[in-house]
Amino acid sequence: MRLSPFVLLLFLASSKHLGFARHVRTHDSSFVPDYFLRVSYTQVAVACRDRFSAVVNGSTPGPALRLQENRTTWIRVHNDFQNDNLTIHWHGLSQSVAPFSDGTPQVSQWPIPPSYFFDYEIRPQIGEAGTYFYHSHVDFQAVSAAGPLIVEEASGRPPYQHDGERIFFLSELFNKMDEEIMAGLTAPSTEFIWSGETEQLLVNGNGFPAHNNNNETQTAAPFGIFPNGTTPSCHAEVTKVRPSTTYRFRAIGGVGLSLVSYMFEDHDNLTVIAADGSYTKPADADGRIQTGSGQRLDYLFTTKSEAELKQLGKTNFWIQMETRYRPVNITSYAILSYTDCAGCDTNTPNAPPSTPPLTITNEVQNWLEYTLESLTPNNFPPSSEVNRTSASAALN
Ligand SMILES: [Cu+2]
Repeated sequence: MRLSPFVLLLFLASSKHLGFARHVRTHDSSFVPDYFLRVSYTQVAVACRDRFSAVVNGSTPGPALRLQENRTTWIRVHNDFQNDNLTIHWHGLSQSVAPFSDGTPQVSQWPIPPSYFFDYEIRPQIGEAGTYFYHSHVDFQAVSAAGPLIVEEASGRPPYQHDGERIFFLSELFNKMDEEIMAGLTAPSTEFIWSGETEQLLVNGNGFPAHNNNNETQTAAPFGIFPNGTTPSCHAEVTKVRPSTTYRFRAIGGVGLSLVSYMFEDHDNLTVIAADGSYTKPADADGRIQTGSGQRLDYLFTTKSEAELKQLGKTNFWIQMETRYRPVNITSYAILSYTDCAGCDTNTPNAPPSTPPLTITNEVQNWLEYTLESLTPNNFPPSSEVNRTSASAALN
């Protein structure tokens, strides 16, 4: 569309009046952003499968980005796809300073075409310190083109003390290519084809061999085996911890379909301290964490002492994860493995247990929904004071 001189003049006059013109920035070749993300499609070995996936800087999930409250971070996103558009959305951030950097295609920006880049301007506000993630906002790319995003306090002093941090980024493996899934999901209703169920839960991109929920025939690459006929190797995520140490787990639900409920073998002291980027009063999680699509939970986790480990007679523990509300709920595993202790067993299991070591309740409601409270007073009424009245009306 070409603007008429009159409309253009009107636009310039009004935008100047509103102060828009002051925010126009042009980055010349001398500009150096804080982060570079290059997003491309490639064959990746995941859960002993080979999948043609959208990756960030060559991996899924992509690198963890660390931002700070009240500081502008520039992130240059390159679209290295052959044919597909791209935007990156910063999931959970309000983007009140630079809404045009929200990454929602055709809402806050035109998508980035292949071979082009876009510089995202991100300035989290005071009070936004917490755990977030980024993901593509085009088609089905987000299933793999995603990564952790952490906002640190401008003060450098988080309200809860801890000795270390562990990122627990949950994602899913689907046994179809993004293109095929999108074609099925967006087809006219009579030709609609379901994506199929997720075949493995991945933690930081790792997981044991995928289940075969869809009873699909294992075809040649890109769905099944590597082109040379070998099966790619795979392993569960190994979360390494030291004895007598308090960690802040940053759990990110980078999943599309799965509500995931999980527990740690022999460890039930989990205290939730933040939900979806907001600090909460400490809440005992009753030994179980659940994360749905897009949710983030931060919890404190204090490890066993060496004496306790000696008593238990082991230093590797299963983290058992199960999906809920799916036609076929799958069980997946990661491993909590102690290091830096006398008798620490550095040989972690290379196959899942023959029977699940933990029993995880099917119940997923009434977990912490009515327990979590904002750490800073927000004048919201407690659940005991909330009355809900629902009414329905029928018109003929
Ligand atoms: Cu999102």
